[in-house]
Amino acid sequence: KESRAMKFQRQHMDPDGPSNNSNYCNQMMRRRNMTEGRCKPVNTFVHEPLVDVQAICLQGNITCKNGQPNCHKSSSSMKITDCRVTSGSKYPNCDYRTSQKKRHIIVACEGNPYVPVHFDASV
Ligand code: PAX
Repeated sequence: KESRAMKFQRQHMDPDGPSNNSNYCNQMMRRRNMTEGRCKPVNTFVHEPLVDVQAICLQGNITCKNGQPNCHKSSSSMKITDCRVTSGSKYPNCDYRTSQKKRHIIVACEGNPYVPVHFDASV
């Protein structure tokens, strides 16, 4: 079974990306299995080395959106791509808008080793 840590990597890690094209989210959301059963409405890919994203779990501890205490904000800004489903998108033809940004990211961490399992926000 896929662990929460592996699921985070599948849904949020693309260290070698992005390919610089407006179809990035349409391709990646499908390739990473986020368009099965429904179109996942919002998803962020992070274009930084995995070790740098795992290290966020040792950086500034903050409260998550759901009130849990296990969120951490990256001390540096990171290259990300936000994917947001378009208003006209109709499952099973999931259509996304692709936006590249540089932001601090907030992730929730769990376990031993203490690693990212949820993407909370970018700021
Ligand atoms: P998730 O299901 O929210 O969390 P995501 O991050 O890819 O998935 P399982 O066993 O899978 O249910 N977990 C936590 N979740 C939330 N808060 C805390 N503190 C926490 N600690 C542990 C994956 C697993 O992490 C566990 C949680 O129980 C899950 O376990 O965003 C919805 C999705 O959109 C993404 C992030 C979420 O997907 P929402 O409603 O929380 O804002 N997303 C959202 C994104 O990628 N980018 C964005 O900018 C935003 C706003």
